[in-house]
Amino acid sequence: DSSCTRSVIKTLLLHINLSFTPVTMTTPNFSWCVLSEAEEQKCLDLAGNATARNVRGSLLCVRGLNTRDCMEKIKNGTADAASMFADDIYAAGLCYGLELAAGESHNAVDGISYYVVAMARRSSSDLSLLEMHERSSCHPGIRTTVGWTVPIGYLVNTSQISIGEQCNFPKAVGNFFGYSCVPGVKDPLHDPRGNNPKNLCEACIGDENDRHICANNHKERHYGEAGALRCVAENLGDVAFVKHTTVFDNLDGKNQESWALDLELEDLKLLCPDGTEAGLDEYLRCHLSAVPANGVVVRMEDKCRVWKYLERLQNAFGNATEGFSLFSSAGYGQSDLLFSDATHHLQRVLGSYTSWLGPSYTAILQAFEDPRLKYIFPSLCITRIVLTLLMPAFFFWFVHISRCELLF
Ligand SMILES: *[C@@H]1O[C@H](CO)[C@@H](O)[C@H](O)[C@H]1NC(C)=O
Ligand SMILES: *[C@@H]1O[C@H](CO)[C@@H](O)[C@H](O)[C@H]1NC(C)=O
Ligand SMILES: *[C@@H]1O[C@H](CO)[C@@H](O)[C@H](O)[C@H]1NC(C)=O
Ligand SMILES: *[C@@H]1O[C@H](CO)[C@@H](O)[C@H](O)[C@H]1NC(C)=O
Ligand SMILES: CC(=O)N[C@H]1CO[C@H](CO)[C@@H](O)[C@@H]1O
Repeated sequence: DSSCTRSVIKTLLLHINLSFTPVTMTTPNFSWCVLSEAEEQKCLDLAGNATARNVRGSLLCVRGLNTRDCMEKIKNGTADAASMFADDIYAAGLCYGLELAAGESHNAVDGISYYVVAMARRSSSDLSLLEMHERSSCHPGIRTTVGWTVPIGYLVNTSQISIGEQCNFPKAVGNFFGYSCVPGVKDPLHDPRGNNPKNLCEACIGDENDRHICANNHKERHYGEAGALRCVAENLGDVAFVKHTTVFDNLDGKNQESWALDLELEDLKLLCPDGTEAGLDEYLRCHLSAVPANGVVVRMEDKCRVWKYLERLQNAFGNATEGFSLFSSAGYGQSDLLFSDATHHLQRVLGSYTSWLGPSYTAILQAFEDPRLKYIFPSLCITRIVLTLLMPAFFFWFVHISRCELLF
């Protein structure tokens, strides 16, 4: 197609102008940034199988230390592509100027992974998402997309929470809710000064012996999406922030814990962002955000080249009934390697990364970028004010850096 042809011609001209070397038809290389030994193994198997099947291009596997390291490698050319989840796609676009070549479709229709919904007991009357002040809430975990980014982004977006001069999200959230369970909010990693509000752990219950209260793992029985649902089922919270699938994953004996066996669909309802309520199966119109599936992050100029290669790979291995299978991680000891195991196919992303993230999710992430609340750490707030006053020219540079600090 034309965009591809244009970039090929550009490359050819570049070669002719700069080096006068003849352009031979070498097989292009694609280096994928992988994060674990299991992922590296699957990548190497894919590379071997692609060569064996004469798929044009050759795949190299580069080991990255973490997602941010992969972004840096892609930016400086030591890697070409990596699969990333929604929050990281946003950071890769905003902080590294990277784009998407492709995204996963799980349902064969669109690129949405799941919906974040607010769930409450049907018996809780007078409950509105637009008036959550002093209410109690259950969150899967601190700094998770479902349990933190989306609900807090929504509350900021609807002006219920104001971060203001405090520049401290946990403090603002603690002041807002009556009591909550946000597992991990008191962990040193997320609370280096030890002053995150205690009420953010008051709807947590710990393990059978009352230990590990508010732990950022399954020892806390209100941890994770099932735990947040349990927290509402047990009447400790008014609202749980969960995926649209969470309740169905825990019903009909799929979860054998007694709270889940006692749970009935009729006992629960969804709270909608406009302040109304709806039934559990109405998540398409009643959700806080549609969270997009993973995407393949690349340099802007590589969008087309990488997509063409991915297209060849999925034609060869996307529907494999035997041999190597692109969307399965069976046999590697981990799940979701290179792509989510739930992937049906990869679809091309023609627009910018924000088009993949979609309006509701972009609005949530932008809520964290309100000029008044870009900083988590008070010291940074002060630095910003000083820098802005003294060096207006540095303002945009600094805003950019700090936004990125917030994302990591
Ligand atoms: C691709 O990678 C191989 C192995 O690292 C290297 O020998 C070859 O020159 C590379 N090809 C291109 C076109 O960069
Ligand atoms: C193809 O993939 C399988 C795993 O599905 C692996 O065992 C095999 O070694 C791969 N073949 C090549 C040539 O790399
Ligand atoms: C590219 O970035 C990676 C990750 O930060 C770094 O390890 C590597 O040395 C960089 N390479 C070049 C050529 O700058
Ligand atoms: C696999 O086959 C189905 C049905 O023929 C098709 O809809 C789907 O797009 C194929 N997937 C890939 C990755 O080619
Ligand atoms: C106050 C505010 O920022 N509201 C925004 C919340 O998000 C929606 C999109 O979902 C925007 O349209 C609003 O402007």
